Amino acid sequence: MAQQTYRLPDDFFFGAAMSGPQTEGHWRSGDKLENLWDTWSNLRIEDFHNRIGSYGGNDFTNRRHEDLVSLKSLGLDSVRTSIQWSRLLDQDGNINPAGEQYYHDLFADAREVGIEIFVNLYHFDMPTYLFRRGGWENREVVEAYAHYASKAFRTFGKEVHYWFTFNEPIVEPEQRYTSGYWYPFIKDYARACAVQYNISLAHALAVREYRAAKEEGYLHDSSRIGLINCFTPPYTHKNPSKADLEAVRMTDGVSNRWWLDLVTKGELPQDVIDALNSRGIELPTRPEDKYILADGKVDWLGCNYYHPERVQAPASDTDENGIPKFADPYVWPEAEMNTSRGWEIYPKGLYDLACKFRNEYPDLEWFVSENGMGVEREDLKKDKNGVIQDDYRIDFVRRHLEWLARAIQEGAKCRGYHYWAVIDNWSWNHAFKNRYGFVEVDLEDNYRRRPKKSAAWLKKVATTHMVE
Ligand code: BGP
Repeated sequence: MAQQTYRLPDDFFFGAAMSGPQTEGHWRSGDKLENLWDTWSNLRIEDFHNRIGSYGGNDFTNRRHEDLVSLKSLGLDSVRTSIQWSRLLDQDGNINPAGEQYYHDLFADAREVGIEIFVNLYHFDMPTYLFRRGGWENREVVEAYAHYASKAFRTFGKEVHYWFTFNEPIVEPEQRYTSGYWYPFIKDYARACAVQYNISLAHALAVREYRAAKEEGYLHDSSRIGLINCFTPPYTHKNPSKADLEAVRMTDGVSNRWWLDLVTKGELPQDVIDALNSRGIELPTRPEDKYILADGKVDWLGCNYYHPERVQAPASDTDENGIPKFADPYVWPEAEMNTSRGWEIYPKGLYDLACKFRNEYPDLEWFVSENGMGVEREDLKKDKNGVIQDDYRIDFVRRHLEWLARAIQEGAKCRGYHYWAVIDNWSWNHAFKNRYGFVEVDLEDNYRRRPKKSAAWLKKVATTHMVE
């Protein structure tokens, strides 16, 4: 795109995204229970980059006020984080007083600093005792989640305006149950589909709890509920075969439409369910489910966008583990790659998503809830003053914002942009390998924070809403 200045709307959230399990640390204090990340860290610390497990987060608990002040000073108006289920409730589903206090303190700090806090209820952090009862495969855990959500709404309803039920509900079925990449390393597509289905129900039940709590006056009238997912626009060959187009349709169906239909129509796409059935996969449905799913409609949606999906017709029906395949990856020769993370950089994908939302779901309001670039060994990019020279990050964000601004000018109902993660944080089993921040966290110096070169650029954009 030619260099020109793009303007984002005045009334537009500009903020930061993070999560409880990736920042809080303090995994054993305040009577917090173990979640699957703590359990995996305890069982096999060698699976984590440089053997850094979940324990420390990025020291946010000790630096909470300092971090919020720093985010505010960068011109940011809002921050999304998550409550950890394993911190807020005890094993009997009762409020853990220390956990409750933890989040009251967080919300009070945000209020004092002048940051709008967006609160998500689940970020891949299943409490381990519930996983041992079957996790998302067990309906009782789905109900336990609805109970947890209800407690959160009723406890913090007057402190938080923006609520989200899940972050990227597609990821656990994928990472824990299909690829077996995350603990407990399951590779079973039927179980993965059951998990995806039950999480969809859990989302809808939580929205139902939210509406009830609002009706009863526990929440602000102006509060909103949403779901956050990662959306990957699928692309295929320039001259596609029918089978390539079918691969695109199914990739879009499972990754995108499943969630878009749930949050806008209160139902799941029948053509995707039919395709699963045709491969012998039956979802654990019950007659009452359609009424539950009907409550899954939200006030707005969070869209995490990192990369597109390049697909083509699958060469075989199943992979080496017997998992049904609807598409094979297609290596686009022109792809620009972030080699640290192995993800394609394709800013126009955000524009294409915005157009899809506008055309296919015209009433849907949404915001970019995550977008970011994680880069390895940024310590080697320091100048003589010790400041990381991350021009690539400026370039990455600028190009995404340009396409976003263009989509908004063309009618996209996008209400904000949150960058992941403005302050470096812990990235699951990659730990601190790839750094996303505009602010460095120095692990050699007790988690000390230091702005990178990009921080000044971010501040200018966040305060002026002009993208240059
Ligand atoms: C999203 C998650 C975040 C974050 C981000 C970056 O999918 O919601 O939790 O981790 O991706 O990915 P990663 O940390 O794997 O590099």
